[in-house]
Amino acid sequence: MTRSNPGNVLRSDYQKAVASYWNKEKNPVNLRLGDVDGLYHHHYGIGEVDWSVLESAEDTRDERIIAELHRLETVQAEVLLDHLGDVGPGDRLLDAGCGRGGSSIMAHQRFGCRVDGISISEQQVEFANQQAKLRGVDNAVRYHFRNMLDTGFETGSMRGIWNNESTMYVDLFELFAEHSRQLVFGGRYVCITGCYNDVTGGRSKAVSQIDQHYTCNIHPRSAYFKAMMAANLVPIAVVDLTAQTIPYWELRAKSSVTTGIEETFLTAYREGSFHYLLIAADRI
Ligand code: GPP
Ligand code: MG
Repeated sequence: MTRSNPGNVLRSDYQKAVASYWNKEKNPVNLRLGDVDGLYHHHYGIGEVDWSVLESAEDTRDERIIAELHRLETVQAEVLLDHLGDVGPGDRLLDAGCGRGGSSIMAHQRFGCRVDGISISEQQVEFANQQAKLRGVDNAVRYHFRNMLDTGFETGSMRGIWNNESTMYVDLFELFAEHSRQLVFGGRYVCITGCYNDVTGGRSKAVSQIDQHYTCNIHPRSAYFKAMMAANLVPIAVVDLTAQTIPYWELRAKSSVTTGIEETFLTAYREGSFHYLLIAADRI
């Protein structure tokens, strides 16, 4: 890969295929949920479900299920932000693989600081910038069409960096080397990811089906720690969120916005071949 040429964003046929998927993507499970309050997420939910939504009256049932799924996704982003540590208004944060930008907006609301989001989907970047403008935070929250493996941001410029379900599209050694370069000493890195279980073996059938569905390449759990150590990122917290995300998938499977991947996630999590993991690490 050619490095240090951030203008050259899409560098392989694989990256072009991924960008093309997200440029076209208009799943109601993402757009209708985002419409609830204007925070558009591209990650899943965690936490206890209010199952009473399923018993709602016919005319409000669908709307209540959508709102509940959205609430659970927002809780997930809050938990990620909880692990960023001390961040002040003068700091800078990077949302690597920002999707339509929801997590970046939340980070700005919480910390009052500048947040840059990057994506290889020009459609997502445009959408996210429009949302920031609508909220009047476009002076502080900016989205860019850039490659997370070579962002062009200055060395040591970031207090915190996160990947919210976007590490499965890239080589982790390349990714963490680039994160490490951008983080200040003592800066924090957080990811929430789906990874496969080294203990149960290689990729299970369900994990392979998830890869195929999203054109991604789910890594084993071990790969995260090897690649972090190689990049001077020292884990401070590892949280297994698997049990907390299963109810989200159970509710999603009963909703009107299914995409067909719901039962596969439930199988992968229940059989133990796949984990939903949060990892926080410090740059040393
Ligand atoms: C994004 O969520 C999903 C991914 C980036 C890929 C896979 C994630 C794993 C944890 C394996 P989304 O909100 O765009 O997906 P969906 O349309 O299914 O809600
Ligand atoms: Mg989604």
